[in-house]
Amino acid sequence: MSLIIWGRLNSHNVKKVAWAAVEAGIDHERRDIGGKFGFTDAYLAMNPNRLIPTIEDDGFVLWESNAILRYLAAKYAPALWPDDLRARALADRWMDWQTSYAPAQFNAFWGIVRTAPADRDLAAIAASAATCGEKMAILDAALAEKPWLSGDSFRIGDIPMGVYAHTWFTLDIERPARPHVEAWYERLKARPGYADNVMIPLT
Ligand SMILES: N[C@@H](CCC(=O)N[C@@H](CS)C(=O)NCC(=O)O)C(=O)O
Repeated sequence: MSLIIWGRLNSHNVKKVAWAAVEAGIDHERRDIGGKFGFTDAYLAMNPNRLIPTIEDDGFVLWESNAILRYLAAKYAPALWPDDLRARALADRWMDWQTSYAPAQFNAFWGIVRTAPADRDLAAIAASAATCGEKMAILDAALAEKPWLSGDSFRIGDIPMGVYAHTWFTLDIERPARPHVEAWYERLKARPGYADNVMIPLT
């Protein structure tokens, strides 16, 4: 097995990499670590951030999920990260946009999924949900123009927000209508790598 993906699958950032490995057709093994599984000294020697995911690809160690997506696509599936500079930049843009979106969704996710009902900060959850709804209007406008965030075909630019969109649609929160995001989510749900690695229980 040339590729090892380290990280529990119920992590947004691990989901990205596990899904990408399927899209890129890479034979791989995922090993649980982080969260309830804790960390080992051997893992922390590879990734001093105490975070997941990390990959080992024939001895090459890499962490930071979006950097991993770019590396895997470039090495194993170049069509998922095109040579054309502008097509690549447009896909990259949505990958970086996800790192701005994630903090907006954090309080809703953590408050509902990882916090006991009695301890929930309902105002923080509602505020987080409202901000997500506003940000999703930007995604909706982009997806009104093209079927994929990466353009005319699915590419790695769709993966980071694809993972966060599943959480958005699954959380018990108020969601404004975002019809183009919904149609894109339906297209994502038809992809086996998404169904198997992303659409798992949020817990
Ligand atoms: N920027 C990093 C963030 C990684 C990150 O925050 N991972 C979370 C899970 S989504 C984590 O490791 N949490 C601690 C844990 O699971 O023990 C990346 O994209 O890889």
